[in-house]
Amino acid sequence: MTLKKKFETKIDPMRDRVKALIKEHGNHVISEVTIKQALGGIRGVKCLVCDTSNLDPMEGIRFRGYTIPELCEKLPKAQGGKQPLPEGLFYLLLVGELPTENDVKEITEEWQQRSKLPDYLVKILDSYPTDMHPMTQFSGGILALQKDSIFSKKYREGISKYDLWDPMYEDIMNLLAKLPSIASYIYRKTYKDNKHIKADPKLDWGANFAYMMGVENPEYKELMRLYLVLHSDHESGNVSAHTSHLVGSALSDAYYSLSAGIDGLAGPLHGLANQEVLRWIMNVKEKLGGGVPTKEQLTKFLWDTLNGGQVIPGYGHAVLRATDPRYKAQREFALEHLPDDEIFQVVSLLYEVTPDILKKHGKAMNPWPNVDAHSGCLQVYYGVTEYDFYTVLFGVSRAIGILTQLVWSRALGFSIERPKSISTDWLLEQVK
Ligand code: CMX
Repeated sequence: MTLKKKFETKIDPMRDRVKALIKEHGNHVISEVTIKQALGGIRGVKCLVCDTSNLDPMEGIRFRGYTIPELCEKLPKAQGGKQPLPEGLFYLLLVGELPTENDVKEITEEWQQRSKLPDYLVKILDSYPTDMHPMTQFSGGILALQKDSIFSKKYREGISKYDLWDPMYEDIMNLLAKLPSIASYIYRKTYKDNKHIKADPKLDWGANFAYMMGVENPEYKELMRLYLVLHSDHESGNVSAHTSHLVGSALSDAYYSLSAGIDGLAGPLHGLANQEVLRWIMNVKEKLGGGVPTKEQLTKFLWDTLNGGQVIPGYGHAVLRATDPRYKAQREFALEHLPDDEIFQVVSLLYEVTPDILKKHGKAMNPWPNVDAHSGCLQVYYGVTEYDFYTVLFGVSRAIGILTQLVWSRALGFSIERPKSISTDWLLEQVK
């Protein structure tokens, strides 16, 4: 059975489940909202539904019930490789079952067939100035592809709302297939004298991305497979996923929705933190004239950052209250492949000193590192030193989760989002 057919078989039982929940328990209260939550980023209010992944504050993310170590064990690998293939994770998120090697192979082949960038897009990417931030170029490239949205075309032609998932499926497959090519095109254009590398049809999605980036070390292919799995999905309340969900709820297509989500990912409190971590470390190294700083020197720089009213990038989280398992997975990769690397040593020293400093500082609810504290040092090691590009890598991966959630939203007919806003006068009236 094709993946699309398999997905279709999952839709009706889920529709029945959602219908029954609304009909039989629609008035059951699942969350209350305090004034602090209304004024504080709606933190912790249970008002979104997402089945692809679940985030526990202490344990971290589970993808369709599986932890990261479980996924690393159970998802199919490339021949001779040890890391899970992102195509397998996509399959798992979409249909809720572990894929076979053949299932994964079919996705790789399908994405290869859909991966060619249209000429008009290449021209648009070429027209962007090289000093435009790579995230702006990435978001713009995704948005430009909207011209070819099958969902929008079918909507204009008058498709039934029960069938909307079908053209959305086609759009998300086309988009996912093209994202590594768009990202690597932007990378080579911006940093490598516009010299591009054509896709290799023998390679899987993550390995091809690594190849088109121009990194020759075969270990980098393994890193990218892992990276693209780790950053993919984090429930639906994070800024990028929620933005895409919100935009999609107006029946905007996958291109509009993902481009908007990527804009959210470009914020320094969200995905851009991976760039900021490297910038922070390089700044420290430069000020000290190179080498690995001592714990005392790092302590001083950390306090200078905090006393300057800035955040320590890569630390803290809105939900997590322990070290992010995505950080741990990257640390394990580093311990195996680059234990003596200088920047990895700085990252490790930061892990030793930062949590205590944040605890003493007394503000952050979570003093532990998140995914972004570790990803950059692995990129630098393999030669991708241009840290302004790092959030694009995050975006390619996050698209897996965002787009899977989006096609499910259309399959289940989730409503247009429209929470109620209140004024500060109204709030004061309530507490009188
Ligand atoms: N450094 C300094 N101060 C921090 C901090 C950090 N790393 N993390 C939180 N704080 C501060 C907050 O700014 C806030 O200060 P105010 O009370 O003055 O506003 C206070 O501690 C309480 O914040 P919180 O409830 O612990 O954290 P939030 O849920 O509001 O924000 C996050 C979460 C991630 C934005 C925040 O921890 C942060 O800014 N971290 C640094 C940036 C970062 O690494 N972002 C990436 C997150 C992962 C991702 O999305 O990619």
